[in-house]
Amino acid sequence: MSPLPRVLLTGFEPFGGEDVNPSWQAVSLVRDTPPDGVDLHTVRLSCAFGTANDELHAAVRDFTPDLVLCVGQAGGRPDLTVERVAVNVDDARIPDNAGNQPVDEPIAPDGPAAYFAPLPVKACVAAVREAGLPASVSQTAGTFVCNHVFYGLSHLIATELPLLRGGFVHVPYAPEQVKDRALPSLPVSAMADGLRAIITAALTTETDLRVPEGATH
Ligand code: PCA
Repeated sequence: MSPLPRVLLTGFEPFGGEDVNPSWQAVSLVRDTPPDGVDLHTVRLSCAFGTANDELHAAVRDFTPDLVLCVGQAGGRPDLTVERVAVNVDDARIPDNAGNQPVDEPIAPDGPAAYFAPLPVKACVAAVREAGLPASVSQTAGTFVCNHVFYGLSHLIATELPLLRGGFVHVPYAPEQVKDRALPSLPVSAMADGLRAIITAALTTETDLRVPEGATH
């Protein structure tokens, strides 16, 4: 019997004055009830430039996963978004949890301007929709700590671990975060269901779907 595929799933600690981060809440639910047939390991990353990548890279080295899926909060988005592109720049609108606010700094000075996610992003979106939940491809992960981690992971894969698959998923606010704000949210249990669907699709899809998921702006 071949060994189970090894999946590293990460979420983030709260940031920006929030009490919770739904990415970690959803990852914790997946940890408690993982999809069938996977060896799952979860890590909560610091919302801090540099440190978050150090934590992620250490977890990759310790756990030696076949798939890494990083998850973060994108407050204001209405659906699960599977990120297509990681860009080589830190440009923070707010300070991170360590008080750092880099502006226009490269993540990897010798790295390319951007990487496409080493993940079948369209098949992942289709899998979430198949589970009855809203999802789309996102063309930008921003320029804060999530993009920093996504680029760091993509760079590690490109330069050292070509057989590893990896990607980034942003989740909306949880309902408890928007009780007094007219902003979109999704129950954390639905996010967890979507993440399980993405893990399965990412592990089983050889060639990504060729369907339009672009944006006009
Ligand atoms: N979201 C932030 C960083 C941590 C998180 O959960 C982002 O989108 O960059």
